[in-house]
Amino acid sequence: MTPTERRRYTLTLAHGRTLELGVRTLVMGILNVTPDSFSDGGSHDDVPRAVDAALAMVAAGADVIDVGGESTRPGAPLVDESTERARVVPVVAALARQLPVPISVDTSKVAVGRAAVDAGAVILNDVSGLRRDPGLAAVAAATGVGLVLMHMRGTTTDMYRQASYVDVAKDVATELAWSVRAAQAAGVSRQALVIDPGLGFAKQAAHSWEILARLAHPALLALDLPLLVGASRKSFLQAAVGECPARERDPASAAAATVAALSGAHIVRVHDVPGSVQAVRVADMITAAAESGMS
Ligand code: PMM
Repeated sequence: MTPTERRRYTLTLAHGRTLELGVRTLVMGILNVTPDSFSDGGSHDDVPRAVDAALAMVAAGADVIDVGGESTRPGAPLVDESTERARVVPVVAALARQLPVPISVDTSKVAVGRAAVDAGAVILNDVSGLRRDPGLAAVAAATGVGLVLMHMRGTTTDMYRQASYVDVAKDVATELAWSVRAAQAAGVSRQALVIDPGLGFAKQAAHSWEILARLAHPALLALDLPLLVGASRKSFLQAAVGECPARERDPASAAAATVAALSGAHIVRVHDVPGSVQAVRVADMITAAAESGMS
């Protein structure tokens, strides 16, 4: 098989830090600090346990830890700003003191993003792609942190009603271009941006499969930005492996991460770090072998 050629980028983060993207696939470990997360809810509900979980992910090869305080499970209740901030900030502060890797915060809210950056986060991961709280871009611009712009439509309560596309990869790219323009208009440097097609968000299962199959779509490549892909434990995987609890989808998630890495993804966002690291290392070996013409 021929892997997609992966472009190289240097992602700028706050405090002069950078991440080299495209040399090998980076793994972003998910640390959900919500009581209702669909996959690991309630298991990281205090700071020391969250730190231990993050340290274990780093020991297993995670390159970034993504801390989230609002569940994006379909139909999950929206969380108010002070609750989300109270969940996220103490964990980010503790991780920033103890972790050698960059910390990202999964939020769409300005106040949470700002507080998390003050506590040491160096990447803002916005699943709404600046649609929910466009002021998040100003936080990124002012602080120099990285900014992940994910594609979705609507909110987690109504997103499936908007899951209708003509050409899903192209439509997603067009809508991501809006987010990229909004970020740049607010003063965020292109070197700080990452795009993400948002598997499972405002998408039917078939849409997520099609995006995964077409990550190297010319419209996505034309954006010329690093690509993050999150397939981990998502319900669309059940079309392949049958209905099963989220935690039992890790082998399918690892397979999806391999496909994403071979299709040009720079970062994969995952729950199972050890399994995913092995999966993307396989993809990276295939890429290296294809590039060197080894047989
Ligand atoms: N998926 C979830 C949450 N945040 N962020 C990005 N950038 N990409 C994703 O695919 C994504 C995300 C889904 O929820 P989970 O954290 O419980 O897996």
